[in-house]
Amino acid sequence: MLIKRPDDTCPSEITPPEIYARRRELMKAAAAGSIVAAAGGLSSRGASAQGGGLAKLDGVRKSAYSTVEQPNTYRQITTYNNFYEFGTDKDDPARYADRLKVKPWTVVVEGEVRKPRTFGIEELVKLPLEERIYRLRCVEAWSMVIPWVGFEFRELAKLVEPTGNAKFVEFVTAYQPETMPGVRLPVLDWPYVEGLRIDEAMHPLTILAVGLYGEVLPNQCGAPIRLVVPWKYGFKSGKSIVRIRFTDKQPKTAWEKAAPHEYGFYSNVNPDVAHPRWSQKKEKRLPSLFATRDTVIFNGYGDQVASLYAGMDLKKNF
Ligand SMILES: Nc1nc2c(c(=O)[nH]1)N[C@H]1C(S)=C(S)[C@@H](COP(=O)(O)O)O[C@H]1N2
Ligand SMILES: [Mo]
Repeated sequence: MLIKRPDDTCPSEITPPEIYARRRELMKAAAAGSIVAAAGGLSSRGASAQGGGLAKLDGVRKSAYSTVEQPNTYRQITTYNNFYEFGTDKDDPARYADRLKVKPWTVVVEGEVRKPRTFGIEELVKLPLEERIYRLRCVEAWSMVIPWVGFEFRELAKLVEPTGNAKFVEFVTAYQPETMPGVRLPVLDWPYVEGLRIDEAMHPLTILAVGLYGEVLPNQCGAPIRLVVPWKYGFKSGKSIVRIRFTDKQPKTAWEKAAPHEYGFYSNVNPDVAHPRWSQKKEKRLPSLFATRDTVIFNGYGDQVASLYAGMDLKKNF
C-alpha cells in the first residue's frame, strides 16, 4: 500500500469548497470532452479564438513583458471565471455579467495624492496601452495564459502624484445590487476590495487591464477596468474597479475579512506555502482537468519581483 505524506497529496485529490459544487459539472464536462464544450453557448457565443466581436482598442503596442506561452482561447478565458458578484459557479459570470452597467464609468483616485481626480473610462483608455500576455494562477490551483490589453498602474499614479505617505493602494470594485445577483448572499463583505503595497503597485508588471485579445474587456473579465498582478494569486486582481485610494495603512481586503488564516495580504504565488485546505505545489493549465504542472514561485515572474520581498519571511507574510 502506498502511504502518502501530506506534502505529496495532489491538489486534484483535495477538492476546495470553492469548486466542490462544480465537481459534478466537471465530471460531465470531462465526459463531453472538455470544459469548453460544456461551457459553449454562453455569452461569448459568436466568439472566435481571437476575440469576441467587441469594440477594438486603438494604439496597442506589443510588450516585452509578455510570455511566449500559447494563450488560452477567447472562449476559455470568458466562460470559466471567478466574479462572485455574479455567482460562485465558474459559468455564472458568463451567464449574468452582461447585466453589469458599464456606461458611464468613472474611477475615483484619491487619498495620499497631491492631485486627486475622477477619471472617465474614456480618458484611461488613452494611456499607453500594451498587450501583456500573462499567466494567471488562481488560488484554486488552475491557471490560464491571457492576452490582456492594459497600461501600467504607475502611469496612472504619475497623473495624481502620490505623497510620501502613500505606502499602500486600496482597490474598491463596483457594487451594483440591481445588476449583481451574487451580492444578495454574504459570501464576502461587498464591495470586493483588494490592496497592494505601493512598491508592488508601482512595479512595471502591475497593470490596469481594459482589454482582452485587442478588444474592450467582456463584463465577466472585469469590464471596463480591472487590476492584473501576474505574480500573485488571481484574486488579487480586482474586477470592475471604481475607486483607487492611496493610503498610509495596509488595507483590509475582502478575502482577509472573510478568512484571514487562508488568504493573506500578500498572496504571492508560492508552491511552498499551502492553502490550509489544499496544496499549491501543482496546477492545472485549463482546459486540462489534471494538475500536472509544477507551480513556480511568483508564478514564474521571480526574476522581476523577488527583490520586492528581500529579507521577508514569505511563510509568515503569505
Ligand atoms: N470584483 C471581483 N474581482 C475578482 C473576483 C471576484 O469575485 N470579484 N475574483 C478574483 C479571482 S479569485 C480570480 S482567479 C480572477 C479571475 O479573473 P478572470 O475571470 O478574468 O480569469 O479575478 C479576481 N477578481
Ligand atoms: Mo482565484
